Amino acid sequence: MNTFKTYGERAKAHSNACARSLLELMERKHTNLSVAVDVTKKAELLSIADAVGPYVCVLKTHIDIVDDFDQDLVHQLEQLAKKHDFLIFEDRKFADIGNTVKHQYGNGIYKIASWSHITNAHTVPGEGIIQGLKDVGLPLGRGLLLLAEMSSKGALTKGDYTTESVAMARRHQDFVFGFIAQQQMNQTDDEDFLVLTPGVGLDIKGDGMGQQYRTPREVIVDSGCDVIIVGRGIYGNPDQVQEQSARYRDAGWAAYLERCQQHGS
Ligand code: 5BU
Repeated sequence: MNTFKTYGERAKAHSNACARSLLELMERKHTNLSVAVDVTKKAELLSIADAVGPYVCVLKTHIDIVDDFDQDLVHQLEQLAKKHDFLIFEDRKFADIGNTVKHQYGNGIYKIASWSHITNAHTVPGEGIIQGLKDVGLPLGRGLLLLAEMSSKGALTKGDYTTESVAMARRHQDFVFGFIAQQQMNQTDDEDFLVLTPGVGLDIKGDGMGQQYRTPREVIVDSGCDVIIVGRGIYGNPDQVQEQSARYRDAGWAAYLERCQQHGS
């Protein structure tokens, strides 16, 4: 996209309902921060979600790592989403044929589609994966992100793989509203895919297991992404969850304002 628009302007013009809700929320709450809460106990997940709630637009989960998962956990997460005004994103990274992901999304213990506003999928199986997830998610008003680029060192999500992933998204814009990627993906003024970016940290450059961190400014200003996803940088020190949330929220929003200013908005 060559013509810069604010989150609010984009919300007004967007054709995808999930993208609209997210952009409106970001504008209303003045935050482009998503927190990845990768903890393994229900009580800890809920306590962190409550603490970071006021600072985030999206709370990202890996629900299958919770040892004591039960339906009450998702019920309470939904309550927190209402209390603090955020969307829930289950980072499930679906990766199978359409018929299988349909069941993985709607059925089983987790019933992800019933509570998660956003989820994501690898494009490695081809376009059928989008169709399968869409059959379940679209009637519920859910939105899908495609994994166009991963943050980790040596990831194979590059070149033609990324280009083809964007082409697939283009053919399903009623359901696919953006990407997990490391840079902006729009090619024309008409396109407005959102980019949510993991691998964000202010204090370290990696984690010794392949993760690579960039700063909110590098992600938002230099690469034109929309949402920063921060995990251990925020919940890593349990005594500083609120302080770090405020720090990353402020850094993300300052970067966004700098981008607005660069474009005279
Ligand atoms: P971290 O603690 O900020 O490194 O956590 C990053 C989160 O984002 C974690 O939940 C990962 O599963 C997730 N992630 C990622 O790090 N890189 C990717 O390319 C994708 C997801 Br897709």
